[in-house]
Amino acid sequence: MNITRRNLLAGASATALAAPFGTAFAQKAEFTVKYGNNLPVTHPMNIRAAEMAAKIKEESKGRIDFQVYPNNQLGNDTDMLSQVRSGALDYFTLSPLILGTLVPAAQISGVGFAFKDYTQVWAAMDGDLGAHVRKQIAGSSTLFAFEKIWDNGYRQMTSSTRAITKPEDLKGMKIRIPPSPFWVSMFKAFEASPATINFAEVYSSLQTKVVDAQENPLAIIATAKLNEVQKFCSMTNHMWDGFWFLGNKKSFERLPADLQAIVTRNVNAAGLNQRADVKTLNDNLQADLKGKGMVFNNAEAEPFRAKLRSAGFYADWHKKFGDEAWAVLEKYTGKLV
Ligand code: X2X
Repeated sequence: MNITRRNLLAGASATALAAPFGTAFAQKAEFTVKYGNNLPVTHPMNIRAAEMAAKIKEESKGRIDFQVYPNNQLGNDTDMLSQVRSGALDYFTLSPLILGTLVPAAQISGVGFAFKDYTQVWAAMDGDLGAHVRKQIAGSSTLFAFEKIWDNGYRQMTSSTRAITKPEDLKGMKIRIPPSPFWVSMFKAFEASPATINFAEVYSSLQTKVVDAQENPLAIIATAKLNEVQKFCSMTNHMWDGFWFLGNKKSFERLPADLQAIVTRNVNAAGLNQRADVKTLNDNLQADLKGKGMVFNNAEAEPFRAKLRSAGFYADWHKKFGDEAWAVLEKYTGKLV
């Protein structure tokens, strides 16, 4: 057949028309964006992120390729925070307390023993406290946070040396904490010996005894297999923690309004699903971890809260956050001191 330029072009345009619906060619996305996080692929964060990315691709008819990089593939939290600030990374999920190194006001959601239960947590984070923090993030950085914060859970203390039943058990304990001024101040108030280490290095730091303890919700202890290097788990519930789904403003603004709406809707919907998954896991993992050899104990909150109070922890952070923000927090938690 005499392939003239004319019928070659006719054939090409027919193929092109078919491509969006057919499987002839993988259509190159108009926008390729990268999302990074620090959690294992088996954690609900990544289960829901993969689902979210597929929905964004489908609803944008392939125009957005939302690439998920889990488990510190792009670097540790400190690395990814600088990447998303510069725009080298488009989206990043980060604890409000580590974000505190950039936006100090964001740390307010981690005040020790503040939220009695999830009813208080979501009323605050989906209400005026979350709105206050998101305003601070957008107003003082190149970032913004989507409305529905993703969940990490209530944090528990683990150790390879001894059970932590009362604040005195923390005296001098070499405990790993995430890189955040807030976590440093809390565990100094407990008279522990805190070491700030990015999550990417936690397992090896515990395995080589650089530190003897760490604190995290059960879903992270289990999915990161920290039970392999930690013997005791003390149910202290000393802090609720979440993950702001952060976006680089300039990157997001490059998307046309219809695609911005698709990303926003799916990030928030995935966050709500992830919350439900994390709560289910955190509520049900004790038996599983006990079966793997961890020794559990409950820990009364009041002695720990009293220790923080006597160390001036609440007064110091009330002063740092300011009366207005503290009043917003107490609107949901009740009087904290
Ligand atoms: O670093 C941690 O401990 C983790 C995984 O919980 C956070 O991202 C705050």
